[in-house]
Amino acid sequence: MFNLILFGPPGSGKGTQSEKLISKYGLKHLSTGDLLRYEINRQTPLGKEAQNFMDKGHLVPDEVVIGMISSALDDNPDAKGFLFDGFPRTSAQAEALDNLLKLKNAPIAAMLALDVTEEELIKRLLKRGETSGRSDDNNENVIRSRIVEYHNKTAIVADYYKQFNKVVMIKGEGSVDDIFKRLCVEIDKRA
Ligand code: B4P
Repeated sequence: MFNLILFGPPGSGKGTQSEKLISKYGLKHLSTGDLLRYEINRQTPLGKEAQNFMDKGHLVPDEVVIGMISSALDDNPDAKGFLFDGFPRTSAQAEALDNLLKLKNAPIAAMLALDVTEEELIKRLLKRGETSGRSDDNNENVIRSRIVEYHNKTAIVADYYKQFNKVVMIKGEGSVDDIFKRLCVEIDKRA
């Protein structure tokens, strides 16, 4: 089983690149953002709880997202590998993911970390907010809160994977296709 983490701050292009990567490598895409938005759209109890956090630009509690990922892994026993997009976002999530993957004897091959300047992140998210209908994209204060959450809670997740030499930094600015090519070069070295 070949498992990858696509990592980076909000708006760094994780969702955009994931679509291209899953189609090229045949991996199962697990995006916690997408899973949460699905619950919100259906107005489930989990979705209603998550919405309170997401609307403020805060991370959703660990137990909620860990539970979602655990179920998604169980629901896909035949996957040839997973592309984790937007997960793990805290140290507790990283440890939980390791434990879940140990049970399947399927470690993470690499964490691909997209590097994008803060100005570019804000510009991209405000632009998406014009059309996406996402309440966390159309308010600059909320976008800035998401970036603060990233620096306070998420950036350290890369340190966790650095100790296992799993982190690969990728320049996340330029055209979508150029960034995709950079990602593929690194994946092909490890596949
Ligand atoms: P996510 O859904 O994970 O998404 P994201 O941070 O908004 O960004 P992503 O990096 O995927 O951006 P995209 O490619 O779409 O998170 C949303 C929220 O969910 C979080 O704030 C949090 O509250 C919650 N959440 C999710 N996972 C969680 C977890 N594990 N724990 C706790 N809470 C969690 O790109 C953004 C825009 O840039 C798009 O409009 C795109 O078209 C554009 N773009 C992409 N690449 C570009 C390029 N090369 N040039 C120009 N524009 C580009």
